[in-house]
Amino acid sequence: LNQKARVIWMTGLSGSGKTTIAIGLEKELQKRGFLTQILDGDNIRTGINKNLGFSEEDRTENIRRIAEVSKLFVNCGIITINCFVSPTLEIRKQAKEIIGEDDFREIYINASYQECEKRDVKGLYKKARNGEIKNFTGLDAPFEAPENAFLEIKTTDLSIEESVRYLVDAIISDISQ
Ligand code: GGZ
Repeated sequence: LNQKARVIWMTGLSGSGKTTIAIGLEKELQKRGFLTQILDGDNIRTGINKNLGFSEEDRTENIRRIAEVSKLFVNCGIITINCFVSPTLEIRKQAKEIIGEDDFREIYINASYQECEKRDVKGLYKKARNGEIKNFTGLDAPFEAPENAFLEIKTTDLSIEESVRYLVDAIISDISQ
C-alpha cells in the first residue's frame, strides 16, 4: 500500500462539476489501490457542519473544520478529495495552512457563472436570481479565482472523461515523486 497521500482541494462555483470529477478521480485511484475519501456538502453540511450557513463567517468555519478533518485523513494515508466552493483566497489559504502545503493540492474547476446558471442542475441559480437564496456565490457573494492552482480544469472545454484523465495523471505523477 502506497501511504503517501494528499488533500485534493477542488474549488469552483456551485454546479461547476467538482463532485462529478471527484467521483471519477476516486474510481481511478481506487482501481490503483489507493484509499480515498470524498468530502462534500452532502456528507459535511448535513452532519458535522449542519449548524452552519452561507455567511462569510460560517463559510470560514465550514472550511476550517473540513481542513482539520482532512488533515486527520491525510495523516493516515487516505487521499482526501474535497469538493467545496471555498470561494475566497483567504478561505483557501486557511485550509492550506491547516493541512500543510506539502499535502495540499488546489484544483480550480473553472466554469463561468453564466455556464453554471445555464446548467442549473439543482435549480439554485433560479432561486438566487429570484431572491429566494441570499449570499449566493457569484451573484451576491464573492468568488475569487485561484491565483496559482496546482491544476485548472475548464469544464466548458473538456468532457468529464477528459477532465478526470487530466486530473488522475497529474495526481498520480505528483504522488509518485
Ligand atoms: C453557494 C450554496 C448556497 C449559497 C446553498 N452559495 O451545487 P451545490 O449546492 O451542491 O454546491 C453549493 C453548496 C456550497 O456549499 P459549500 O460548503 O461548498 O460552500 S462554502 O465552501 O462556500 O462554504 C450549493 C449549495 O451548497 N448552496 N446555498 N448561498 N452555494
